Amino acid sequence: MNQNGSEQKHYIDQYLREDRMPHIWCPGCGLGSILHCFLSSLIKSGIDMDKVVVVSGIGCTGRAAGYVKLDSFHTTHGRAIPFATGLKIANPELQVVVFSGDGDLIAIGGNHLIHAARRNIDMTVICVNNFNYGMTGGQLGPTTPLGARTQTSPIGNYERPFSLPYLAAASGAVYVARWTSMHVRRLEQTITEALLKRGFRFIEVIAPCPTTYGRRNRQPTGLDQMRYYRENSIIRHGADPKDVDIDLNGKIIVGKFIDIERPTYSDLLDEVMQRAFGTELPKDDTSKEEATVVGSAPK
Ligand SMILES: Cc1ncc(C[n+]2csc(CCOP(=O)(O)OP(=O)(O)O)c2C)c(N)n1
Ligand code: SF4
Ligand SMILES: [Mg+2]
Repeated sequence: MNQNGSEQKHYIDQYLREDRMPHIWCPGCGLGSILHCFLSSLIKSGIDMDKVVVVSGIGCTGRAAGYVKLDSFHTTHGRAIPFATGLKIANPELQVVVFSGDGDLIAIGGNHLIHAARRNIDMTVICVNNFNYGMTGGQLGPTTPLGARTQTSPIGNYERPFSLPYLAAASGAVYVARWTSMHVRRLEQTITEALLKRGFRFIEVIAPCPTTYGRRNRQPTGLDQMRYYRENSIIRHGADPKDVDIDLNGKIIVGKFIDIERPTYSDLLDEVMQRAFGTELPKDDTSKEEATVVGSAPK
């Protein structure tokens, strides 16, 4: 039975773990609509759901992996991308999606993000940017705008933030886009397009976090934040990522900024292996004796 007391199922329900409901997300949080867009995009893309893997780190956003009825992994904080990289390399047929927060992917996990983009690992990264660490009470993070108040910047942030499209593009991502959680149709189209592309695809989704961020920055409800997005978003496809910084209460440039082709990590690895070994895979010629010597502990 759904929350309206009806037996009728929503088309998204089949991909939600109903036994995990009710979810932990606050009223007015942007995460519900973004997860909806993601699942809807997956359905529309026609991708075989048995090949989809969703990987999250830790945080409110990271909970998404536990809510989807797909193969999914709720990994440790900051490690969603290396985990996803391993999955993709071990089984290149998988459609790997990382769904995680700004703190998880850009702070503790920032190093992994730039190197996965540099290597052009074949995966889609959906980064929900609510400008703070929502789950742990609203600390500032690497996307917090200058001047914003957070639990750890009560008189205003003075650390220069990253602009995520610029960071992703400069690191080597082949597809870079940004929307807010208000742009549901456009976000859905973008995720669908990204899923059907190869290489490192990065989508930033700006989202309300009324509970720990909005209420400290004069937008105490999710609706206030959505109104702000509606009045201040400017769609500019093809904008240079270096020109899409976000200032506190300023304009938000959204759209698809980068869509290029470049060989993926696996393409290059296969090419090098072919050149070195032909079609034959190299044989493991390490003798048992050698392996024992290398692996044995010093006496
Ligand atoms: C190694 C480690 N350090 C710190 C934490 C505490 N912690 C949990 S979630 C989180 C931040 C999450 O922020 P974000 O990724 O932006 O997710 P949000 O909650 O905002 O969606 C932190 C610091 C942790 N779980 N593990
Ligand atoms: S704390 Fe913020 S990000 Fe976390 S569920 Fe609540 S509104 Fe959403
Ligand atoms: Mg966050």
